[in-house]
Amino acid sequence: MGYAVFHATKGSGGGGKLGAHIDRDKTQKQTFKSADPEREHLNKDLINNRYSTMKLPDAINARIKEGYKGKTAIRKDAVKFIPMVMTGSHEEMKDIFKSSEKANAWVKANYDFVCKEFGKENIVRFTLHLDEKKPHIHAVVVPLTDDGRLSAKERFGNRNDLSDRQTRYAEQMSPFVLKNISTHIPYGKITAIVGASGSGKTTLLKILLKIYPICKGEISYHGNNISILSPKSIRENS
Ligand SMILES: [Mn+2]
Repeated sequence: MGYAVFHATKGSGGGGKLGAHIDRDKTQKQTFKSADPEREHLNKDLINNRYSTMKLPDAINARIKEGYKGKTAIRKDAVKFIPMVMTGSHEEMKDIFKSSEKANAWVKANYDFVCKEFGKENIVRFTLHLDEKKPHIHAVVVPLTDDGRLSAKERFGNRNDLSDRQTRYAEQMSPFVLKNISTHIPYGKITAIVGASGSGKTTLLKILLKIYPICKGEISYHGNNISILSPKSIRENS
């Protein structure tokens, strides 16, 4: 089975180098040495807003200027941005990007996740890279809180928050990595589903209850294919 990858750090410096990599700044080619120039045109700016047209350090400062409601000057050593990368295991990514429908759904699931976790208005980059080894998204957010403070401590969180976020991400992305499950669940017996958090237990249940659709394969209840059963009848009888 595949897995989803979410990697976030606390940004240091102004974000110039990272911006050059994300935006494929021709004056700083050393920041994207491993990229294939033939495929560069496939990369996509997915937010396409006023921030994404500014250089990254300017976009970060513009967002802070707009959203910061504190009275005091921002400390010089404050964390002003959080860069993150989202991708998945090689096989799964290859599979997802074979179909534009799946790829769009994958991008949207990632975007929804970043919005939920960090606030839509704090996103200053959300870019898909298809010219490196594996498809991945670079997102950059400014850690402004809902009440207008700049706080990586709150937005990025501590070790526990990080682990919870990893779990939520795995959960969000599990429809894309849950594969090759084949089992028979006997009628009238209690069956336990065991797995690490984020491994797809909830997703599997939602699929069984017809809350999520399946992409491939089939599910049947007493020989009746799930497609002919109503979600209501499944929930009442299972
Ligand atoms: Mn990249």
